[in-house]
Amino acid sequence: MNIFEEMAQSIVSLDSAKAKRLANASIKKNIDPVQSIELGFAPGIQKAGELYEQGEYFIPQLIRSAEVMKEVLKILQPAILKSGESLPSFGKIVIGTIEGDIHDIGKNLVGAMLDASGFEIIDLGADVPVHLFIENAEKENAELICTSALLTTTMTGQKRLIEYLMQKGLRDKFFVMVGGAPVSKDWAEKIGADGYAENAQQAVKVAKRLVSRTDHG
Ligand code: B12
Repeated sequence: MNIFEEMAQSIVSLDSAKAKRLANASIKKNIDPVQSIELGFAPGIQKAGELYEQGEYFIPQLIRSAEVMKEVLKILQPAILKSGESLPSFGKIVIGTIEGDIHDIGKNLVGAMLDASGFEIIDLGADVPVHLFIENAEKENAELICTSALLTTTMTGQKRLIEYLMQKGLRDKFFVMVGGAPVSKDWAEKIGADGYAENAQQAVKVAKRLVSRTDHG
């Protein structure tokens, strides 16, 4: 088994000690922390999700796998942030998981990657009401609002955010980027979002492309 497979396995087997050991070892071995997450630990949590769907895992196991993942991110995130310490600022981003949705692992990862790439991140956490995204974006004079949704039922909040911006006459003031497992490019286009990305690396590319545009703000 290679180190990435071992990482995935440590999440699936809910082995916190092993997962942390592998995360620390990967830093010592100079393995890119983003790769450790995307190729190692994240596939592990996806596998845990599949086992849950197949009825082999129940909610407690799923919660435990997410906790182990979070412990790993605590170790790897500082390494991700360090890689971006001396970058110029590309502007502020307000990010959060949409109302009714407590999934925050992917959102945290996207936030950390954007942070490491030179954006200033205002992380509102999870289960964030639509109006709070907008109030904070105005207060902080943000360039971009990023919302994460992991449930088909909460994706609609991403649409409401854009409708709310339009109602308040603020649609042109902020770029809006959406993401999360059930979210697609089609959905982003349908609701009139400015950007969509399927993972954290892509999110950085799309965010940079958006803020370099001059037809907004
Ligand atoms: C871990 C997990 C949990 C954990 C969450 C812990 C936490 N703090 O986040 C716990 C156990 C608490 C949980 C709870 C529930 N969960 Co859950 N969960 C998952 C699971 C297995 C993995 C999610 C995850 O962390 N993936 C790893 C990260 C790295 O990936 P990601 O989130 O997709 O993020 C990446 C991209 O999507 C993207 N991205 C994410 N956000 C953003 C934002 C922007 C702006 C951009 C550009 C990109 C982007 O970049 C990220 C990095 O690459 C998924 C299964 C799955 N395959 O997604 C189910 C899943 C999402 N959960 C599901 C369900 C149903 C629930 C519950 C309702 C279960 C219940 N009956 O109580 C509750 C929800 C409660 C609530 N109100 O929110 C369903 C959703 C079904 C649906 N389509 O609506 C799934 C798909 C499982 C399933 N197949 O049934 N869950």
